[in-house]
Amino acid sequence: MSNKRFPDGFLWGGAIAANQAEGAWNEGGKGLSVADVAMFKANVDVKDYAKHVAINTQTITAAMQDESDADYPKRRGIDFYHRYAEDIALFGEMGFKALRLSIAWSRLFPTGEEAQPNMEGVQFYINVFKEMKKHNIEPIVTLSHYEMPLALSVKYNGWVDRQVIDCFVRFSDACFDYFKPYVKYWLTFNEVDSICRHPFTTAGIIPDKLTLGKEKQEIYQALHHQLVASAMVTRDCHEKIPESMVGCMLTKLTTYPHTCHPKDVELTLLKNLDNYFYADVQVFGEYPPLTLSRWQREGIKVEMTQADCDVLKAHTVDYVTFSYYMSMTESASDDVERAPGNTIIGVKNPYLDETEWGWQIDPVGLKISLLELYDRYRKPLMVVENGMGAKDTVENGNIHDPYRIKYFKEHFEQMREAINMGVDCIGYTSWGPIDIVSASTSQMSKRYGFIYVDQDDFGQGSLERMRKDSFYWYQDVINTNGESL
Ligand code: BGP
Repeated sequence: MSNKRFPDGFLWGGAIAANQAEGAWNEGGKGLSVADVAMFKANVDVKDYAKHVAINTQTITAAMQDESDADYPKRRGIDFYHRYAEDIALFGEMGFKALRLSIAWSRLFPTGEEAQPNMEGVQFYINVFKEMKKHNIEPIVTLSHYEMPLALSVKYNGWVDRQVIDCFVRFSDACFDYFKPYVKYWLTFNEVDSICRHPFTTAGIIPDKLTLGKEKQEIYQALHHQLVASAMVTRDCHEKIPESMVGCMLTKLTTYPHTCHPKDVELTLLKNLDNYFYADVQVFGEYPPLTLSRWQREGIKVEMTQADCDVLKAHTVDYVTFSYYMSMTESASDDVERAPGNTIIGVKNPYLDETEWGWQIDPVGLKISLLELYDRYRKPLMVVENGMGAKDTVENGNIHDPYRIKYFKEHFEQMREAINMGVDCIGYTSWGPIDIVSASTSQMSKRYGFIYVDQDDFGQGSLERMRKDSFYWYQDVINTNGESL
């Protein structure tokens, strides 16, 4: 293709989340979040995400009584709270145009129910945005990224209770009011489709508190509350910050049929539709008929008022963002080898390599994902998470990570092809541009960064930051807007 290039002004950058980077879990007036009770389980298979994210009333109670961060890596993160200036300077050195980050809800509203925000928390983020401005780095802010106030989970069982909508709208309005001078790009719920896979991290739902036999119904009711809240804050953001862009964020779990057997194809279609429907509501302003009829067949009754439906319809998103790490296949046969993915289990694709965590590496899948999403939604897209976790090693002060460079190079080439085929993709933020705590396993050893952080799974280390070989490679990609690929 003649003009094989990225558009001028393409937002190259990286993405982090407060609960995986900040640390300072009990500083600056912050309240406990659901991430602060996520325990690192050293002897659990890293491919068994369900065991890693498992939580119950008993483990939460024990965590609330534990004042240390020894077993809870997300309490310490990588100390971004105190080191943000140094880290942002490193992102600036790479030439970042954008940095995706989240606002820790419990840093502004410690219990989630305060009438006014904790100003120490507000000030922290203003300082971060000011530092980013010094380096001309555009913030892309996620309002909810797996870190809601634990108090809302314990008191209401999280988003199951409609009252949490008002708490979230009050938190979001405070963000719009205080961060309006610095932030134009907003995302409401990280991986809005993940509520069924890990209801606690996504929506503060404690599984043993759900009503026996009504678990799925209550989880989908919680989802509905999140989608209504998302539309409400989209409305408020547009009113308060007229030039703002509000996006949804989907885990793009790209799935192929394991064979061309029609049953495999049918199952795969249903799995992909079940992935899309969450974003469909935020883009089209209504639930897909196939989702509603599925719920009816399964006896799932989600309470929706007319006001809910009106706000969903009136306040849809301006752009669509997504995470993409891997693809998988689906099969109607039981006689297949299963493979882990991003908080999901699929069927192994024999044509693909995999990371040490078993995630199947599929650069073409990124192009497919971009084409599918753009054709479905016809809105600007942004890839806001992509990357590979790997066990990097330091040799004489260097970190050679050719495998990471290969992963990104191949994914960027496919992204460029999709753009040249007509996809309106406005930006790309790699996941974890600096090593941070893993969301699913709470490991530090699952490293994603272009910047190495000297800290192990148990919190040992100097926290020193070190540039990996990929740091300089990505710096070149950004500075040449992809011409160096
Ligand atoms: C996504 C989350 C991110 C990030 C990523 C990588 O689901 O939105 O927070 O963590 O997955 O997953 P992990 O950290 O488990 O390797």
